[in-house]
Amino acid sequence: MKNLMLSTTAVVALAGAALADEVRVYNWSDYIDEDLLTKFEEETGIDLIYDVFDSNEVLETKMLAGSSGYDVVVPSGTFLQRQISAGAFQKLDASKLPNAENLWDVVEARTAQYDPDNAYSINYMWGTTGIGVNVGKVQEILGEDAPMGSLELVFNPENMEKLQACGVHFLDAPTEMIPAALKFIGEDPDSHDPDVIAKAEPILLGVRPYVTKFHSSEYINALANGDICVAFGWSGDILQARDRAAEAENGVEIAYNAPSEGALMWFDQMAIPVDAPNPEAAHVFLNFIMDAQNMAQASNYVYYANGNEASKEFLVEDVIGDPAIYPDEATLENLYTTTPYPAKVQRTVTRMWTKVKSGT
Ligand code: N2P
Repeated sequence: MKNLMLSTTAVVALAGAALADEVRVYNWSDYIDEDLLTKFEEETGIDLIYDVFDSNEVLETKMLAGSSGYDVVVPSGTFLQRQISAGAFQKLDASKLPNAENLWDVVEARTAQYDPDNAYSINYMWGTTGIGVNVGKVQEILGEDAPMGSLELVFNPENMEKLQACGVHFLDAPTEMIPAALKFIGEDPDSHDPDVIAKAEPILLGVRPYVTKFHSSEYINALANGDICVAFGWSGDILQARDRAAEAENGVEIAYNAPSEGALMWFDQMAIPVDAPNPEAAHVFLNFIMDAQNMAQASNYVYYANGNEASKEFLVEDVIGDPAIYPDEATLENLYTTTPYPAKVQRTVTRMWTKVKSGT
């Protein structure tokens, strides 16, 4: 009798698992080697639905509204912190994440600033926000000693007025562009003081007429094709543009520089929404991502550093040996982080950004 009961339970459990064998992941665009998605399905038998976004604000709207339908999402640290406070995520079940032993304590110490004890999230990738240039075009326009590694390039209207001819994209990311503008004028990029933040507005409006587009993913191809010559964007995206141009053999040379004045260092964290339809499969996905070889494959493909110490031995030299991806001590000292704005300040920031984008 006991045996019969056990086997009945087993059948019910199996049927339940079959019904729920689907995991929905919402990650940033251009952020994974798609072969890994196939590998996940083959290895686990779980169907993977993988959608992409290019804006923390878009993800945040879904997280705060609830019922997103996603099992795994990837906010950056500052956004994660606010969404944890709002009750948007569930705590991770460590017993289901044996590969967590691969994580890198140096990165965990930093991400704990946003998610104490890393109770709700694991680091997927981290990087910097900086300047992508088409070296040839920018030097043609501004001369051999064009300030390609300085915020002068993008926030000095004299430079931007000339660069508009070859095209400039800025991220549509107010919580990264405003700190950068503050850094340019020597203010604290993480200031929460509305009077200080207000000083970013004239800087951004001053160059606004010369910005071709505010967009957070189109610049990869636009740089690679030679359609634009400057992008203020994310490190790995610009390095992907460099590779796409090299593969196309179109004579376009792309370079990435973290601004010499200081660059934002951010952390993108994988977390499970509180109302995820399949938290079980979400843990299987996170554990798959934390496998050392899988994580290395992802970084080798997208040119972003990760939070997985064990993956380092599988990283190609182009990635682990590039200080723009894995910064050395000197580079690290020149990076800053930010903290989430309180709600009232966030509203000011959103209003300013709407004004900047509309250019009025
Ligand atoms: C990937 C962009 C991820 C960096 N395309 C933004 N946090």
